[in-house]
Amino acid sequence: MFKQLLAIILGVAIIVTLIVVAFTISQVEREKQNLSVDLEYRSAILAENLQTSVEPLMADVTADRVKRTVERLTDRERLAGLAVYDNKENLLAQSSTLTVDINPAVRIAAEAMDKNQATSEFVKLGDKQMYVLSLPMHQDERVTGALTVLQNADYIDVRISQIWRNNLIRLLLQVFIFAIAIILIVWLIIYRPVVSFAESLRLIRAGKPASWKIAKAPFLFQPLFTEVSKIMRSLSQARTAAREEARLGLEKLDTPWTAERLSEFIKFQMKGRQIFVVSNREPYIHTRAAGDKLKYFVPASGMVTAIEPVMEAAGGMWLAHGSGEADRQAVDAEDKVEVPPDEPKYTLKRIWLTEEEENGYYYGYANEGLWPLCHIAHTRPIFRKEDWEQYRKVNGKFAAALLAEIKKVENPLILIQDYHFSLLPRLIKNSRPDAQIGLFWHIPWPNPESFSICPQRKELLDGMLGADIIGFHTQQHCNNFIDTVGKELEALIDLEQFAITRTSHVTYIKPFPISIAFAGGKDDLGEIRPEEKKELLDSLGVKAEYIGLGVDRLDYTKGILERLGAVEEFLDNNPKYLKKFTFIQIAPPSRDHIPRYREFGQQVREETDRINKKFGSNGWKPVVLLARHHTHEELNRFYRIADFCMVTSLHDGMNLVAKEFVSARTDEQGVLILSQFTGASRELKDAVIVNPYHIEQMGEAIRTALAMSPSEQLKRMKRMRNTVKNYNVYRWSAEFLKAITSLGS
Ligand code: ADQ
Repeated sequence: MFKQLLAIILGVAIIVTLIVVAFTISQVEREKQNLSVDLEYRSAILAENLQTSVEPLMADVTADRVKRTVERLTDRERLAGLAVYDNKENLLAQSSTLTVDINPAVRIAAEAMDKNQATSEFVKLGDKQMYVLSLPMHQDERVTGALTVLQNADYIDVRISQIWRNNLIRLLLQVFIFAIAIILIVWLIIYRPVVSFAESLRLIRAGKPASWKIAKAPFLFQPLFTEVSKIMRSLSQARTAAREEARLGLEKLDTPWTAERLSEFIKFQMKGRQIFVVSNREPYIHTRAAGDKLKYFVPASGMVTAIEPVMEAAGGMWLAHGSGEADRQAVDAEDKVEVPPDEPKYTLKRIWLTEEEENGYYYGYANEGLWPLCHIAHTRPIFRKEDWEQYRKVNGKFAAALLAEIKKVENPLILIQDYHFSLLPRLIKNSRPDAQIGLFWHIPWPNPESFSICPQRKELLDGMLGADIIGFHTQQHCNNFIDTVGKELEALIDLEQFAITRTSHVTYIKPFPISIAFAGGKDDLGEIRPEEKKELLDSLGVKAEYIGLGVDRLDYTKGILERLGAVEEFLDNNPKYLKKFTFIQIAPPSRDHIPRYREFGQQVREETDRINKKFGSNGWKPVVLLARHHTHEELNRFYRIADFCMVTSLHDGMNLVAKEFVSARTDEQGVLILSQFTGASRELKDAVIVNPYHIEQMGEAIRTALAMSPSEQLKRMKRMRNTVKNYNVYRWSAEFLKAITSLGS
């Protein structure tokens, strides 16, 4: 806005300046001419008068007489000076007032005598501008000499400068007044109405009543605003119709699920019960921008990607660890902030952790213990007593905060996310038996033997069984969990119902394969433009015809090193792709307080350098590593230009990158290479499925992907898109909520 305003003011200033300069030039010319003509005229009359006094002296020239007459006349007429020459161009006398050298003036006197007529010119004598007029003097028609009148012409220049200066001051004043006027006009007639109109549109879009009136729109915008208002009215009608349709179709889970339908589902099916989500990672992290302003970003987290759209549709409260450097500045006295910050739809309550708590509970127990334990990716889990203490303490801290929030809520509905909160379901259930609790485990569950190495396994399982429902991505993970409970705890297991009864409380174990919002809402992507690929690659300085893509948090479970190995294998076997193919790996650092993660990051960088050294030439690189956080909009640009996307996790609960890639391909092109050890591989059967430990097979998969015909790509992508579209995160959430609420408390 500021820039545009500045551009308008600058434009007007330039135009006004041009007009004023043109006007001043013409005024100056006119003034100069008038003053010169006036001076010439006055000088001519004066010279003729003086001529009558001096001419007689030339009959009998006495230097002294001539001199005296010259002085007298100079004095009388207030001239700059007079000079008298004889017909040999000798200077007979000059006024003593003439302090400048008048030698150059002799040329004018000579010309006057030669032509026998008055001759004049403006000349610079010393530092003065003079008007010099010479008249020939006669006796008996014979030229006896010349009388030269010198007039000071400096005042003409002074007057001209004065005109310039006055006009310049006027110009500055005009520009200033114009600038103020423009700012006022833009502010009052354009900016304020447009902002208020935009706010009304936002409210209408968000389904809230808006107070804006067309009549208030300035006449300039009347036609535009009238049209947009009609569109908004149609939108509102369409929304009502969709709501009605959603209400009628609530029972049919297999018809398409949208944000709208989910919010209707919550309103009507669940009688508007408020949802409380608990997770470690928060959906919005505030940081500091220049000038101590706040900015925010959405962290790279599969859990956030999945749950955020649900909360936007459902409303309610989300409790999470406040981990951003400016998080405390963004919250109110109760540590709450409305989010999304640009268009609030639910409340985020931040829980503060000390460094010791974060190190022990998050980095230590959850991520050095449970994460490798559940992934079985050949990184040894570490269980420290102190970390366990912090894990228990933080679970207790979240329980206290949540219990305070649900104090006055009957039958609260609580969705607990992930392995950071194994103990929370029991803590809540013990205090609030009426609460309905779902725990969703976003990562795999290992077999009972693997799990049995965990020293606190019994406490963990008991804590989890405080939930009414425990969800995993796949049936396999459910089976593993039930087997683990059977091995570790005293409990009654019903394999028909997939229910576990412990101390008379029943917990159901069910698969709910998580998903993404799919196109719709923020992810509505539209057509892919033909020039998108070139624009993006140029901005990165990448010179390649074919692009492979990997998008992951920099985590050892994601199979990034194996993927790089596959790129090397592919180039070794397919040299015709040298200088034509580049693999772009997007991998922002993750959990880098943990030594294993730092070491892994270093390995990925070294492996990238090694492969680039081996094959790279003339500015072409086979691997480009972008180790920074990207927004989902930015990631979508990459998804849309890649010839293939490679997801090669060694073990992954679901993997949403695979689904995001499919969702972004509105052109129904592109190939997904997918690890058989991801939950996603159970659904996306049209991907090229690989074993990430089999490097040669993965190298071959790259060749297959690049050689795949567009019609084959289209066939596969179409089917995968249908799968993700039909089973999006709104449906996931509706199924999960329905499963909890249908249990009764
Ligand atoms: P994650 O292990 O975080 O999730 P994943 O499901 O792949 O893994 O989701 C990662 C998310 O982070 C995606 O939405 C992706 O777009 C985003 N992301 C990746 N790289 C990024 C970058 N450079 N910048 C910004 N964002 C980036 C856990 C489990 C998964 C499970 C999810 C959801 O490990 O198996 O699918 O939860 O349940």
